[in-house]
Amino acid sequence: MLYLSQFAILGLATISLAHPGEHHSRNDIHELAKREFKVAARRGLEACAGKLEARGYHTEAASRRAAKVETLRHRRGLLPSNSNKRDAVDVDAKSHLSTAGYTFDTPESTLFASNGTCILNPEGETGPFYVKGELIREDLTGGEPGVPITIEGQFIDVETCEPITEIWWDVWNCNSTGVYSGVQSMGNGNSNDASNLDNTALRGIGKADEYGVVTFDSIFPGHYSGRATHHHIVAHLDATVLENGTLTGGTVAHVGQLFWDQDLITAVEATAPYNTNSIAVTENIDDRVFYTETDGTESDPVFEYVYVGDELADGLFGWITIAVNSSATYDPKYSFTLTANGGVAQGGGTGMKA
Ligand SMILES: *[C@@H]1O[C@H](CO)[C@@H](O)[C@H](O)[C@H]1NC(C)=O
Ligand SMILES: *[C@@H]1O[C@H](CO)[C@@H](O)[C@H](O)[C@H]1NC(C)=O
Ligand SMILES: *[C@@H]1O[C@H](CO)[C@@H](O)[C@H](O)[C@H]1NC(C)=O
Ligand SMILES: CC(=O)N[C@H]1CO[C@H](CO)[C@@H](O)[C@@H]1O
Repeated sequence: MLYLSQFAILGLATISLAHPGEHHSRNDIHELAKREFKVAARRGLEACAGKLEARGYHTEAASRRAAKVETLRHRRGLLPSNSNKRDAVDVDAKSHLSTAGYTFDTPESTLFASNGTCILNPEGETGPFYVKGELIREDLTGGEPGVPITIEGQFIDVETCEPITEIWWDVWNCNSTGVYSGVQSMGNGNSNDASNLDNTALRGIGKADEYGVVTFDSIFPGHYSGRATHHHIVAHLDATVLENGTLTGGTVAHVGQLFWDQDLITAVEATAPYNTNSIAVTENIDDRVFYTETDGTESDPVFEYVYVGDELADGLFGWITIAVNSSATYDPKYSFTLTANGGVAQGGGTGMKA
């Protein structure tokens, strides 16, 4: 099936705060600054729209994404995607399709031009499980079972409207049963499992190409207590590549998290091995970070996606445009580093508690 996501977040403004406790430490001035940042960033992006269109940005992005999906289909031994498109549309997807204004006959050039945009927060969250010093690579799968995904992030500078070609995306997500590699901590699987410190699966760093695009192969994340399904971003600028294929120095222009459509998450969670995780699911609508990233903004931090084949097992291709203010600098917190001798907890402890 060919399944589209066009997740409208505009209605979220009316939703009450799901996790008020987490917000108490943040004062009104901070909230106001955040709101002003989002308004400025959105204005910046709106001002960019004409320029991006004129440069052929949308046409280029559409054909690149269509080509990528064809490549993925080839790799998995599937037929070209336009062979049977009409029959392939999932009935259950109809509400998404009509919301997005797509029909069965929508050409791929239009389909892949749809662009969710994530406008970055002035102060996103790294969470407790950022591991500094991960490897530069595109395939992060590391033998982890789950729904294969290929994700594409296109980084655009909100001030210049240019793709940011020198940006590095440091990405990580938990595995199908909700455990992060590279850390040993309470709230992350078996906290006695020291071997997990040396595990690098589902983490890595990629550099943008000439279009500001970073692509990774990974698996669809599972879930853990209190959080909706998500991926992390730390975006580095002016960093230096070391001989061992890791990154050092530079500045961090963005810290944030990306999400998936709730319907899709539910479908994935019904499959093995995701369905062996008995921890209660937290939906997007109840997630503190999802709320923070979408409240008072038109930012849409949810991947647009298509099924690569007829089934989840054939994989998904997801894409998102990420608007970054490259003059901004952040200082992401981390509790673990990957070294030549494997993963090491900061300060010799077992790292920050979840
Ligand atoms: C980008 O960041 C700089 C420095 O913090 C700020 O002056 C500028 O207003 C920001 N631009 C946008 C569009 O948010
Ligand atoms: C998820 O990762 C943990 C820690 O490495 C591992 O014990 C668990 O088996 C993994 N889940 C699956 C389904 O492989
Ligand atoms: C890579 O090299 C740096 C500099 O020598 C070192 O600090 C780091 O531990 C190395 N990382 C890995 C994964 O080998
Ligand atoms: C197909 C689609 O929705 N394209 C939009 C992508 O975003 C730009 C800039 O915000 C719009 O101008 C396009 O119409």
